[in-house]
Amino acid sequence: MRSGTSIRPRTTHRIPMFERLDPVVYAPAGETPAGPLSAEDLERFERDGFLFYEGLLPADEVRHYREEPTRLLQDPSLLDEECVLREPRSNEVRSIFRVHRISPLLAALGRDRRFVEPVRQILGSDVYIHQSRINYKPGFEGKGFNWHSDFETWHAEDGMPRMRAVRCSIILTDNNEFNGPLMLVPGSHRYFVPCVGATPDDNYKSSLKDQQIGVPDRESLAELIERGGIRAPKGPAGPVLFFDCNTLHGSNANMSPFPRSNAFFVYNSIDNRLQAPYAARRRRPLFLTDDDCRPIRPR
Ligand code: 6CS
Ligand code: FE
Repeated sequence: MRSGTSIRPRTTHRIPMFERLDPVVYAPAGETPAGPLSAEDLERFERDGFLFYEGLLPADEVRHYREEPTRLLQDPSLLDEECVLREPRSNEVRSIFRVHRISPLLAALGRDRRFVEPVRQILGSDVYIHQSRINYKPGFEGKGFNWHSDFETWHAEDGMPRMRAVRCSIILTDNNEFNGPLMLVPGSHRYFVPCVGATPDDNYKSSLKDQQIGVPDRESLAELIERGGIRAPKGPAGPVLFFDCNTLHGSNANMSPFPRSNAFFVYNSIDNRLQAPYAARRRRPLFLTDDDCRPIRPR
């Protein structure tokens, strides 16, 4: 447990949110960093905290990746592993973690320059994979995710020092208003909301199914949503969503028969390696926080 950091997670009483201390796009003042994203893409990412990118992966490639979750779930050696998480009230798979280590196909995708180069452009440094995962949200059974900032958890429970990480999600199934699409709060990445409540030991065992600690208070949420609104990108499978580690997001349960799955990689700057957790006794296990911090060489 550490104190004295300028970012204060998991407080004993409510303290007001404050403005982000770190850049969103890391570049020398006045310069547009070189890379595949245009100046408008970067401006949008900086303003909203996310970028919905269509056409990055061709449709036949997306179809190929879409088969991978099903294939992984058929591998019996995997199913008892800690990295396979089930829905709270059924046996349906909710998430598989560490897919960049389990699946050669996804390992290759995680190093793909179409993802790594935009992220390097945003973060202004080399990067490594901090976490990877497939979320399934099965039809009828898939439960939602409470509003949260990923960074809040990674800072408090994993010891990620600064906001210098980007998540890259591949939308593997169609998203519609019925299957619990991801909702994002544009502009929320510019604020840090200290969350009330101490971190219990092994919090991840419950938080990955139903997060209760590290969830912003309603007053702050209402204020940020009033300012920025809520966006739920919908449409056919295929787009790639880049989003800042501190953008508030959440989703509803899936009450439709249509599954909603996505695969994602979290890239952290190699200049932002994990320290001791800021508000937990122990760092979480390796399936949630990879410790191979060597810079990815894109392929
Ligand atoms: O625990 C994690 O790393 C991620 N999962 C959840 C449910 N909340 C925080 C973060 O996004
Ligand atoms: Fe999240």
